[in-house]
Amino acid sequence: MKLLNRVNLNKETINGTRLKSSRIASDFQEMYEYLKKHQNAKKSVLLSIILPLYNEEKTIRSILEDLPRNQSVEIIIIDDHSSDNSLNEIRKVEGYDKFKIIRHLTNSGYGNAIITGMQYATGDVIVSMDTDGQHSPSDIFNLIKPIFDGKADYTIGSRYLGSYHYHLPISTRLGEVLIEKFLHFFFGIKIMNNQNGFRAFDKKLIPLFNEAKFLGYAFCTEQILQAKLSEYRILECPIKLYNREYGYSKIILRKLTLNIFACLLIYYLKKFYLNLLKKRKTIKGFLW
Ligand SMILES: Nc1nc2c(ncn2[C@@H]2O[C@H](COP(=O)(O)OP(=O)(O)OP(=O)(O)O)[C@@H](O)[C@H]2O)c(=O)[nH]1
Ligand SMILES: [Mg+2]
Repeated sequence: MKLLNRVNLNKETINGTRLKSSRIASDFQEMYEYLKKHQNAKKSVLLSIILPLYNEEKTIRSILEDLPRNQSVEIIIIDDHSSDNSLNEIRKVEGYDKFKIIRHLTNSGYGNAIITGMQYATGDVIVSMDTDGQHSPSDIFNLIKPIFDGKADYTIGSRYLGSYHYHLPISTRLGEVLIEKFLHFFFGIKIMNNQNGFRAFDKKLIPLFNEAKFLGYAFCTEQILQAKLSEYRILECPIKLYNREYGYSKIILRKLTLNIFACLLIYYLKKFYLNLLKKRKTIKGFLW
């Protein structure tokens, strides 16, 4: 286990209902066969799964037990200085020594955890997934396939394209719709489930996401804007979303709203500036 202070260095329940999707190795057989076709002699790890973790002692173990385990898949857990029993729960999982476990010295946010995870990822495609039991490992294949098939660079899980067994707070839905409209109107992006943390991206996007300024939950919005401004292909893919049955949401709504709007403003100005540069180049090219 690595202890790390990123500040200095630069998410089915445990009860029966949650176990309705994936479970057994054979559920991933199709994905394993598919990954085999992308394997080459030099490289064995094709898929890196990054798991941001903060005080999820009731769910982390069952999530790890549900994940695909195969030589082409690596699992990276970023414990953001949990104060509960999460780390001990990880140690109860069979073969836990194969996980890459990194512990931040201080709690430094959801986005920062993903950024740390990217530094340890060796796969061609990277998946980020919550550890609170709201996401199902059986949807990983939906997210990574368009990337391996060369149809997208960045995929975002959407409960609206899939299904949800989730009592969505009205404030969350309103916020989501508002951000959806902003993204559409100011950036030409159409993503309904825009705050969902179940995502996948090609490793070529790592340097771009490393530059992120918003290290909490606004990182989800920033990633979309970064990818769009760099002209990467973004695709929403169906996933299932479940209720959080244990623990608590770490979101502080007021703080998140402020950060998201600051993020939208900064990237709108950036877009404006980039367009200006493009226009100047075109005029220069026309005159000379
Ligand atoms: N590493 C790290 N992970 C975090 C932090 N805060 C939350 N997480 C993880 O991020 C995931 C999502 O956290 P939640 O608070 O449930 O946020 P959410 O699922 O987007 O929002 P809800 O719909 O309200 O549950 C979970 O796996 C958390 O353990 C943090 O500060 N650091
Ligand atoms: Mg959650």
